[in-house]
Amino acid sequence: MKFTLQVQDKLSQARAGVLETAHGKIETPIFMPVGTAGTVKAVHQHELVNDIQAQIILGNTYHLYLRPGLDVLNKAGGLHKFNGWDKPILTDSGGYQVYSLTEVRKIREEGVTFRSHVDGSKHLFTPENVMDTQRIIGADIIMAFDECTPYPCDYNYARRSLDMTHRWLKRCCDRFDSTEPLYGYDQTLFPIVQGSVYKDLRAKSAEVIASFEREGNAIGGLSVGEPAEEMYAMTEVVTNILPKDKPRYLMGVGTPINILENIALGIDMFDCVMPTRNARNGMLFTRNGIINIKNEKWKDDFSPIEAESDLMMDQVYSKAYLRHLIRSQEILGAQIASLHNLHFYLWLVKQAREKIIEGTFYEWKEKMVKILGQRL
Ligand code: PRF
Repeated sequence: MKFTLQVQDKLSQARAGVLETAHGKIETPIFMPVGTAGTVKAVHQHELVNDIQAQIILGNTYHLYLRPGLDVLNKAGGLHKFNGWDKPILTDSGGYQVYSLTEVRKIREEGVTFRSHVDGSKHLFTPENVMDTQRIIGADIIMAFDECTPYPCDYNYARRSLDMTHRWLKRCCDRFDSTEPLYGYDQTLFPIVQGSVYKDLRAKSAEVIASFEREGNAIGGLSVGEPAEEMYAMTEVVTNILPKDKPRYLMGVGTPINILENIALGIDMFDCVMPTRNARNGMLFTRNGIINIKNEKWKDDFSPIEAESDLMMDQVYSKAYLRHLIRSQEILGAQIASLHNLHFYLWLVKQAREKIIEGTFYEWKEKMVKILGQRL
């Protein structure tokens, strides 16, 4: 994998770059649509590629391991072959899903035991077997196994958890570096900074993570309920320490405003379920603010979903019709709304990239932050 930093903004820490993987190039800053179970919910691949120019999607080790399982993925020749997506894929390690999706779990030095949310069966994830699993899934970028601390989290728990995440990282790297990719193309491993909302822990974690000198670095443990100002403060501490010449990925973030503020703090990669999950509930992100399409207000509004957008579906369908589809829980409603929101997120990061290159990012960002939070 190769990362080239193209432009560094003068008024902020924002950067524009290009990340090259075995399955193609990614222009940063980028948003990665979430395809938990190997599919971006309600969105076809030809739409991802042709209508919204998605450059990379994310998959989850936890879900794919439980279903369809490693045997099927291995026989398929990896996730790219299985789902037919031949662009870059990143997989999360399960170091978040086991905490957020499973009820019965035990975290020990060895790893985490948990019960499947699918059938209640018992499993153990360790740093080693999570690397092996991600070898089998075959994503271009794979994530270290970490503990994402909850919010709030007391200082001593956060400190002890962090030390364990760092020991787990060493085990991840040892395993990853002593195994080969299974399908003939390179994979790369990103470590994850933790440290809750404590500046000293974040700084220490960023230093430890940087010392591993991997090809890219991630920040976890944020957007878990803390105020946005605390998130930004943590991102700032960490991006000041992480190497400038490597991509930085902020995991599970966030709202359009969160994304712009974190780009300004030097983040290059984002993922979040918000555009797709909220779409299914009728929340639409637009360049003029947020729409709840279920509101009475849109009942007989036959104007296009978003007049300024160049997405075909935004022109073809009206607000009133989409409102009807979502309220009737029609599958097409979820499809249109999901594609709309992903198109908006990808438009937003593309605009950010263009403004960084032009040298007008900071003022544009300030203007957009005022607009994007408005409820229409
Ligand atoms: N760790 C991992 N995945 C994640 C997170 C984390 O802390 C987050 C936190 N926002 C989202 N996804 N492995």
